[in-house]
Amino acid sequence: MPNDNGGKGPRTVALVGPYGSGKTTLLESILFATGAVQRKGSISAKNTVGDSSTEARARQMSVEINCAAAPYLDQTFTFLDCPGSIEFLQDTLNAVIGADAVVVVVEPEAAKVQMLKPYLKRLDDLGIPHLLFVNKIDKATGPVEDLLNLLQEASEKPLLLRQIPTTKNGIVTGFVDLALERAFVYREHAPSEVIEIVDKDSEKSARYAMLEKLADFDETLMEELLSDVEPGRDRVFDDLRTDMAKGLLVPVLLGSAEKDNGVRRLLKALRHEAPNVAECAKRLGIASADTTALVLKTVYSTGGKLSLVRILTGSLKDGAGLHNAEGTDSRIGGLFALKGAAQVKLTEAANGETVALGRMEGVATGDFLSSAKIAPPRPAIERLTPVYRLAIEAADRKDEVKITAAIAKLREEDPSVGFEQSAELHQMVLAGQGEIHLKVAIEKMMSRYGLKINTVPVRVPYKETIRKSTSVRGRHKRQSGGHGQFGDVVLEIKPLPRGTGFEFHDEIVGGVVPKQWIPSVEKGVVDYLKSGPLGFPVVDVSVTLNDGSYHTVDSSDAAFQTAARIGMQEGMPNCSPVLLEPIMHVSIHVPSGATADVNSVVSGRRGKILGFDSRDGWKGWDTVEAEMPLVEIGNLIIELRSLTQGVGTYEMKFDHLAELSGKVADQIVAAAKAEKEAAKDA
Ligand SMILES: Nc1nc2c(ncn2[C@@H]2O[C@H](COP(=O)(O)OP(=O)(O)OP(=O)(O)O)[C@@H](O)[C@H]2O)c(=O)[nH]1
Ligand SMILES: [Mg+2]
Repeated sequence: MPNDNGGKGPRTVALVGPYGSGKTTLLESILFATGAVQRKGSISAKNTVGDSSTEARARQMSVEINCAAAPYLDQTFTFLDCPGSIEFLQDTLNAVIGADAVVVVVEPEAAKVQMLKPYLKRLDDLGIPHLLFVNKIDKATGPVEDLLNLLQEASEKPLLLRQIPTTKNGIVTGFVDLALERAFVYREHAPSEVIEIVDKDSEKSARYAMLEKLADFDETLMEELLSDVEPGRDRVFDDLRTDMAKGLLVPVLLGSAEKDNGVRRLLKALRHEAPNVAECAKRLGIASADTTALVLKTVYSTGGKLSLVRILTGSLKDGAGLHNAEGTDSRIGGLFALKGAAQVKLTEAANGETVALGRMEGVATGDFLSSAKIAPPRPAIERLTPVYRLAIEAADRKDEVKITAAIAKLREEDPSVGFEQSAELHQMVLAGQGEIHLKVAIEKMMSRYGLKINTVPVRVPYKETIRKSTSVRGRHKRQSGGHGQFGDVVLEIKPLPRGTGFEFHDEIVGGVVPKQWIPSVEKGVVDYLKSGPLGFPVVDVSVTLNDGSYHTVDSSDAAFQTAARIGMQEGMPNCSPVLLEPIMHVSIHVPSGATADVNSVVSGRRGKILGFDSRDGWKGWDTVEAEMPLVEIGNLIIELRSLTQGVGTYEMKFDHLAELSGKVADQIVAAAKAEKEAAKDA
């Protein structure tokens, strides 16, 4: 391969998988095994390379990607330790496309297998070569074949068991590598020791099963198997490499990151079988003689903005100019190798390396950067839809502008944080992937920019309407010194069908209200409708102006506006006003085992099930369609996740407004009134 230093060019590998499966520990073990760190850190001691941020350490879980390079033999591997919590998935989605291969770290526990699907599904869809590393093998119970069958359900691609465990008294003590045909016994925190294969029959049948799967994609191998010819080792390794690169098969390896077992085997498999940067560039559609880099992540560190990039074609030098797809020119202001939070300054970086670039203003995550005048268009990256919302307030009003600036930076780092300054709700609303996601985002803003931010629930945009008609006179007459004020209108107020909005009709005959004041009447009505008798914006009403009178000197725009407002104020309370609450159409996606539970979640939240079906493209999952009041959706995601080990999710869109009366409505109206009074007094 060109640019690949005889097949030994730099590789970038992402560690992905469900939360707590051991990715950060695996990175630590890899760094230790390769000598990149002298002392192995641990999650409990809060000193790992992977969980470098205060926010990650405090929670003992990864909340963003960390990057670390490890030289292994004559090759450099850069690992991206991805957060497992589904709330931080966006970071993984942004970066993973720039990796040559992904190690999906899983636990050998049947109950946790369904947690894999959101990762494997996306890797399959994106065509990113990946393998499974069954971690925590020190805690495994039960036959590996059973586990493999369960894992297979989560993967669309066939899994290929590369190793089988060897056990003593039910505890895994080592493994047989089926490609090498060698047995190893684990030694704690040291390389495994090669031993004689003890159970030759098990090894032979497991190897045969592996070869059969490889033969599905290799006719010669199939013929060899059929005629009992022992395939050459090179053929087996070639097939392993090609089949993983093409995404035909997903190899499965075993180990324990905690005890440093199986980690060197994993590195060897990556060394020999992971595709290289040229293949990654090809997958991304990059074929260029120019330098091209993909921005995997953006961080604002104490030293300013850093853009983590994978160099797909060509190489980089500090100070070089690069352009994005819009042709914006940015000069590299510092080139760094990262090891968690630590930065090592470089003067240049080779093809295939993953490095951080300083001060690339105008550059965003997902940009291709090119030495040519215009970079290729941005690759498609899935953008997660928000499932949780929080309103924020500056503890000190002076900080409001600073907060908006901090949010802009935060959203550059994490585009899955949505932000809206809602005029309707009079709130700053953050939208994201869950409570922890938003709490971490807020903590970051507070600590980095010295802000104090309070969180409050997001208001519900209630509306109100009327159920009866009325006719009312609005008269405004004031005599004071010179000019007086005079306006007089007769309004007919009528309810309209739901969703019609507001209508204004002019039925004045004979100019009893002169033409030029008619828009003033409408203005007065519209102004009143901003807050009806219950205190909420009024919808679905028709107002007809059908009579009135005027005064040649004292009538004015303002006087007719006031007259209309007075009329509305008097008339509306007689029209049987009623509260309207937003009802959303919700599509809930869960593993099929949880579908029945979802039904009770929906009915417990005043929802209505519309139907359910298998989830499009997600084997073993269902989608439940339902209608549910918006106010009931506030923490829906939390309940869905607790039913589904974190993988359940939903999307929603506004459907309609529904009348709400009785005690609940009275409470809402009273609360809104109290809030308004409090705001007046403040
Ligand atoms: N027994 C055992 N425990 C392990 C092993 N690897 C990791 N752990 C433990 O599993 C827990 C989670 O480990 P992490 O490395 O933080 O897992 P992670 O996948 O990075 O977690 P997130 O980033 O939050 O998704 C920690 O308590 C580790 O000590 C292992 O091989 N065996
Ligand atoms: Mg982690």
